[in-house]
Amino acid sequence: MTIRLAVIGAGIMGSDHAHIFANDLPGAQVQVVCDASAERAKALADAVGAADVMSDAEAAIVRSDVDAVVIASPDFTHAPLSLACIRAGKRALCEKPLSQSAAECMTVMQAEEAAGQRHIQLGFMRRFDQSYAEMKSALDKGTLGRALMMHNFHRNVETPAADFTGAMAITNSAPHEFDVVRFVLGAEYAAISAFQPKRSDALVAPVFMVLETTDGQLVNIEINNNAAYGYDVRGELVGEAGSIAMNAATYSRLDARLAQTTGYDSDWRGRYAEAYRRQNRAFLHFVRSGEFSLIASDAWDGYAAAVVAEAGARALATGQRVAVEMPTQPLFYKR
Ligand code: ISE
Repeated sequence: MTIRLAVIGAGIMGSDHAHIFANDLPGAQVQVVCDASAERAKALADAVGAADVMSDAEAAIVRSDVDAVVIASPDFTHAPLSLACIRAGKRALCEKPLSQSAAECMTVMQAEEAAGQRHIQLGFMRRFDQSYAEMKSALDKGTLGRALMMHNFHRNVETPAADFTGAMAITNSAPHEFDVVRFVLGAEYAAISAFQPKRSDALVAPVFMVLETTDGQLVNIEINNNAAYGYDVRGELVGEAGSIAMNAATYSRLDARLAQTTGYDSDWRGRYAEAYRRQNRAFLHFVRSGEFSLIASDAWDGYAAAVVAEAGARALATGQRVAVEMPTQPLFYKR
């Protein structure tokens, strides 16, 4: 059965998802592209062979020729559109973050629970990245012994918008680490502290966070949205018996002019191309079978990321170590 998709948002991620579904994954078809800009929607629809374009997202969701939805519109629309998908009984792949507000994530969880079944797969694609999969497997197999620390660097060439702030580094970029680290460690956070060094110019300085887990592990995360040189994500998981570090994910090395060089991507789409494909394949399986991936993020994981992001933003604003208060996981979300 071919899954007919509505792709909401024809920006960077909507376009990326639409191309993956249309070109890389058999059994999926982009039926409608929805965007506030008719021109942008039409350009993407033409590129991926979509039958129709719309500007009203809620109307796209309820169409009878739409089986499932990809939500890739601006962050503030993610939760309302997820709720619309739940109401319409449609499964959705929702880009991260589910919401920057934990309370709003909770409304999505409550709606899913009331509907009695899962609808939302959240786009924390790093869970499908081979490096993190190998870290998790080394830990689960016991090769590393007990986990002690996880170091994380997350660097962008430049901020996505001129008005980007340190708090946004925590609420928009760091949720990737908040999510994937708790996935790899299988632990929740107990507290977070956040610091910023001084830059010599007006650009947003890196944010450096130290998190403590409920199992007594330490996690540090550097988010540097103005790293200038390239898109660069690194990580190392340190255990009592060994450590596992992510290698730079490059396919080639250039030897020329007395130097050996490897390149950087300018953003995350190349670095995580395979992770996105795996994630989107898992979503199609979920739509077809109702079986939710064992590793994908769900609304509960979106909530967890928002709780720690809110605490992190407070830690940065106050200079204080802030406790992360996570309620017990609802039975509905146990896997
Ligand atoms: C950005 O906000 C994202 O959402 C991307 O997925 C991430 O990889 C990037 O580094 C972030 O800044």
